[in-house]
Formats: sequence, C-alpha cells, structure tokens
Amino acid sequence: MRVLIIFLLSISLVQAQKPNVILIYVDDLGYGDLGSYGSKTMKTPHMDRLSERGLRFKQAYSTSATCTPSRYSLLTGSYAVRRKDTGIATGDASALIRPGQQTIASIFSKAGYQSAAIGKWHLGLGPQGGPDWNGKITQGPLDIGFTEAFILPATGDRVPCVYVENDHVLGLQANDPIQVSYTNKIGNMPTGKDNPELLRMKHSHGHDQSIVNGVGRIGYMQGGTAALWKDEDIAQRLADRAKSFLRRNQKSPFFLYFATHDIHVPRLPHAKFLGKSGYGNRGDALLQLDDTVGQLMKTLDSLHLTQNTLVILTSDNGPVVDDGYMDQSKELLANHRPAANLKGGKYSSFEAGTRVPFIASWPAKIKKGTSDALLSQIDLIASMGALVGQSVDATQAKDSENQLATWTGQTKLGRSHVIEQAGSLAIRQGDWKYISPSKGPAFNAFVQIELGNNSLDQLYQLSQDPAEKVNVAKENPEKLHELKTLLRSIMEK
Ligand code: NG6
Ligand code: CA
Repeated sequence: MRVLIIFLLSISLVQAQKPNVILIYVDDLGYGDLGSYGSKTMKTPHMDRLSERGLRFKQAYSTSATCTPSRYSLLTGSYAVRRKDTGIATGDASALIRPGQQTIASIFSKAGYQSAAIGKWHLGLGPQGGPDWNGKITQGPLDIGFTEAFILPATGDRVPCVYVENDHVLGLQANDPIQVSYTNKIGNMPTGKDNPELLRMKHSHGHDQSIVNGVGRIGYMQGGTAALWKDEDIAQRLADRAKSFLRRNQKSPFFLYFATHDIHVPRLPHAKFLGKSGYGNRGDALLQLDDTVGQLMKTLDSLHLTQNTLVILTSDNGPVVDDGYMDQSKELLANHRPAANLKGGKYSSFEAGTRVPFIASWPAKIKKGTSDALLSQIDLIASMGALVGQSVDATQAKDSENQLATWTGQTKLGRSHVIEQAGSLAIRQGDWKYISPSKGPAFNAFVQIELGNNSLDQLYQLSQDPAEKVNVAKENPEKLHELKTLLRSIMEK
C-alpha cells in the first residue's frame, strides 16, 4: 500500500511538473514590427513584456514565406517543399495532413496533454473533394491529435467566412446550407467585381469575389448567413475561446496552438483599436494583436500558471503592407519599417520573407536575454517531443531537430543551417545565404516586394551584407558549391 501511495505521489508530481505550452502563431508579423525587435513606431507593450521576461531570438526562421507551407512544416516537422500540394490553400481544400500522420498535437496527446487548435487553420479540411460544410467535417484538427478546435477554415480573406468548432460549422442553420466554390460563381451573393458600390473596404488586387460583411473575398459562397463571422469580432472571439481553454484545463498539462488572424488581411480591427495606432489598419491590427497577447498573459497570471508555461510567440512569414485591400496601411506607413533592415517581405526568398520574431518565455526555466542562435520552426516537433519525454518518429518528422537546449537558452549553438522556401528555395548556413535560381518574377508590383527570384545563383554574406545587396556568388565559388550541395543533399533525404 505504502509503495503504491509513493508511486502514485511520484506520478502526480511528474504530472504537476509537466510544463504547459502555448504557441502564439501570428500571421504576417514582420521582423521589425515589435518594440522588442527595435521598432520605435509601433506600441506593443504586452509582447514586449513577454520578450523582457523571456528569450528573444534574432536569427529565427519560419520555413516558408507564406502561410500554408509554414504551418504544414511547423506541425509535422517535414519541409512542405517536399510535397507539391502545399502551396497557399484555397478555403475548400481537402486536408493536407491526413489522419495517422504524426503532428505536434499527436506528440502532446501521447504525453497526456489536452490540446487545442484555436484560430487560423489554412491546412485544408475533409477528404479528397473537400469538407462537408453542412455535416461532420472530418480530417480536421481533431483527427490529427488536437482534443478541441475552434478555427477559421482558411484565412480571413477566403470563404467560407465561418467558424468551425471541433467538427462542425458553428451556428449553421439547417435550412440555410453553405455552398462554396473556388472555380465559378454560385448562388446570388453580390461580388466585389460586379457590385463594387457595396464594398465598405475596397480591394487593391484580387479579393473581388463574394462580398461578405461588405468586404470582397477570395472564392464564392452562398448560404450560412447566421454562421458568418463579423470581422471586427474575430480577435476577441479567439481570445475568449483560448482563455476558456486555459481555465478549463488549468489542472491538466495543456498545449495551445493559438494561430491569430491578426495581422493578416482583411484588417478590420474592433472599433476599440481602429485609428488608434496612427499607422492605418495594419498598425491598428497590431494593437489588437498585442491586446490579445496581454489577455492570455493575464489569464495565465490569474490562474498562477505563468511560471510553468512555455509561451512561444512567432510568425508564419514576413510582413506585407498592401496584401490586396485599400486599408490605409500603405498611405500611413510613414517611417515604420515592418521588415526592419531586411530585404523583401512576405512571399520573398530574401530574409524578410522568413526571418521572423521568435520569443520564448518560461519563467521557471528560461533565463531572460537574447540569442543569436540560428533557429527554425521546423524543430518544434522534435524539441517539444524532448520536452515532454515522447519519442518522435523521425521518418515522418524528417527535418526536425531536437533544439530544446537552444530554445530554452541552455546553449547558443542552434542549427547549422535553415531552409527558406519561397518562389525559390534558399538555404542559410552560418553567415552565408544561398538562393537557388528561379524563373519567377523578381518583383511583385501588387505587394511592392522584391521576391528574390533570379535566373542566376545568388550568394550573400549576411554578417557584412544583412540587406542582401551584393551577390557574391562569382567571388566565392567554393562556398557556393558547398551550399548548393548541402541544399541538394537535404532535399534528396
Ligand atoms: C494571396 C492573397 C493574399 C493572401 C495570401 C495568403 C490575392 C491577390 N492575394 O494569394 O491576400 O491571402 O494569398 O496569405 O488574392 S497567407 O499568409 O495565408 O499565406
Ligand atoms: Ca501568413
């Protein structure tokens, strides 16, 4: 009996010590957007507080310069570029991650964690042919390890503009079923193309299909009227859901994948934030994001969970100012530099495409400070596996390294190299960056971003040339060969 009691006590002690993990995955946040990353223009006090008490990484990367591939890689530990079907997903795409595939959530689940996916999904849902919006939505977060979900199926600018709670569209009425098409106009909803007079925010490029809440979207939809979200409420709905998850699971270890809609387009922040930044809707959305982070931190404090919760805040790709709507972000940008001194932005193979803020706070274990270690989001699954004592199937998570010691500041070694996926594939090793040749356009005039595509090999020495101005491929044939060979060998793995 005594032995049994001691055994049970020791189990409960281990349980009690298991850290909670919150991953705040921001959308389109740039390297220069946060006060803690040197912005003198934007006010981000809550995210700065997270940074002040944690570890701020200066050389951290998402795996891709757009959302879907970054999220796929982060959740699975396998570079999205290994698959051909992981480009920016439509809102009716079928699930990219099929049941049975290992994910970060399935690792936490094996370790006895409760885990929630809250926020933007954009990884497809349902079987081949897409999800059943009017019935049970299979092959979603619940089928790959999450214990609950409250998601936007794709992005704020893609139909259907509804929340999915676990495996159903929230608030859908049986007599008003949803139909979605990304190929042809369906139903009788007006479109931005035919009825621009009905728009309350005009598009600058794309976004001229179904009008929902006075905003043109990508894709056509019909029905689901009672289930449609209000753009101005999304941030608070997600924050409320996350806070409820934290409160409900305060006694069990939890993993929260909190993927914000902010600061992606359409940027329609709540009236509380509108016009408050002085930098247009992008700046206002950043204020709203900061407020959301503050709410989560406050909830952790009130539940006395701050000490033993690892909070990571990072972004899926770099910044973009005009991503398709006329929301005053371009006109009012003034001296704010979303990418700081880096070249490019979202969609780009240059540094601003994938070098993103990355803050790790865990007061019980992580000493505050900064780190120059090379970091990639691809390592989440192996590192979290190590954190919770679960083995990770390396044949599936083939690109993920256990970098827990770096993420928690015990070492500053980091990775030897990172892969950066955009129109061209790039690799950084130490201070050197190689961008492979590509036939794609060099510049995207709509978003006003240098994409980094070039028909020639590009090599940059980042310590001397952080803004990738001078291609030194010709002068450094050996280095060029080394990086090309390394990139090829990784992709052939
Ligand atoms: C682009 C959209 C852009 C954004 C992006 C995906 C147009 C013209 N542009 O195709 O607005 O939705 O896809 O962004 O439609 S991401 O962050 O989810 O990758
Ligand atoms: Ca994004």
